[in-house]
Amino acid sequence: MGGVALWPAQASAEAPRVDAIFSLLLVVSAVIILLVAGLLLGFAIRYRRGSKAPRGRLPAILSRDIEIGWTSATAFLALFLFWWAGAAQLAAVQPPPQALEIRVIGRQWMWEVRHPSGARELDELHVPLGEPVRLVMSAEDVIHSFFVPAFRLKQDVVPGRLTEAWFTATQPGEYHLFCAEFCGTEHSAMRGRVVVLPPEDYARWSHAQPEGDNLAQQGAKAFVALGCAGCHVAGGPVHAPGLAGLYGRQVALADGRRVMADEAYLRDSILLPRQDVVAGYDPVMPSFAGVASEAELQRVVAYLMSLREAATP
Ligand code: HEC
Ligand SMILES: [Cu+2]
Repeated sequence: MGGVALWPAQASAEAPRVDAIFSLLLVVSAVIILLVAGLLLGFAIRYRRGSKAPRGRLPAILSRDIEIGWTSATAFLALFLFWWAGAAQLAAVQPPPQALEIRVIGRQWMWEVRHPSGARELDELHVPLGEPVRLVMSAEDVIHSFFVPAFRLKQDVVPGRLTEAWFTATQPGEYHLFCAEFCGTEHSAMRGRVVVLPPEDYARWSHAQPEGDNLAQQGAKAFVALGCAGCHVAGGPVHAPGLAGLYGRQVALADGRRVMADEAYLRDSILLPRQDVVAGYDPVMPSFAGVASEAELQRVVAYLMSLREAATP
């Protein structure tokens, strides 16, 4: 691309909307600044010391009407901007249910990406064109921020919690991926690229990746390796709840609360077992914070989410 690009490419369904809001804000701000600065300059000249311009009270009618008009016009304008940006923001946090779910880990100083097929990539993200993609992200060390300017997508990635973002790519091609949160000495090197492929090519790419277990299968291994299986086995030495069919169900807790066993609950159960103790069980489960790596956590949680009622772990 020659010269200076004023805008990054518009490569997602979200991009035109963000640009429209941004442009309107820019125009509105410019008009207000020019108006205020113009009046300031005009009055400064007109009422400079020694000028013959009339001084004294403003006619009451004029000042009241201007006051009411100016205040209500700007209030409506501000409300409209709020509504528009708010509606766009709400749409940006609600992925369609069929969205392709891709996991991202931010770590000093790289992006690690896992596809549902088990394919793994570093500092690269291949996505199919025209399909909604949902990113479920976590950080291993410090706060990072997943930033793809061409998609107008930026989301912080925070240790100890899951953050999500979604987009639908609308233009095939390669786009910059940045970390947009200062995260240490090599922050500026924490870059990558997003490759948008037509769906057939994405499927071909996905198949061409080294054969490996998918995320849930890897999780099943980690479940044994980390020692979870030793307790969470039917008839084992420890009285621990079975985990099959847990995901998506309501859980009764020892303190009387009922909570939904969503992805965050599963994750917290592993990192902070004392926080939500299941009714009828002793709080004997150790915390795996600092024991299981972020990648292991993702795999184990994917495994738990894949467990249906039938298969008892
Ligand atoms: C020392 C035995 C022990 C080990 C090891 C253990 N757990 Fe647990 N786990 C328990 C017990 C007891 C409970 C129920 C009490 C509670 O909620 O803390 C439980 C609760 C849970 C729950 C919540 C279950 C529900 O019905 O809501 C999940 C999820 C879970 N464990 C996953 C794991 C995973 C994953 C591992 C391995 C990383 C693991 N556990 C290791 C004993 C254990
Ligand atoms: Cu970073």
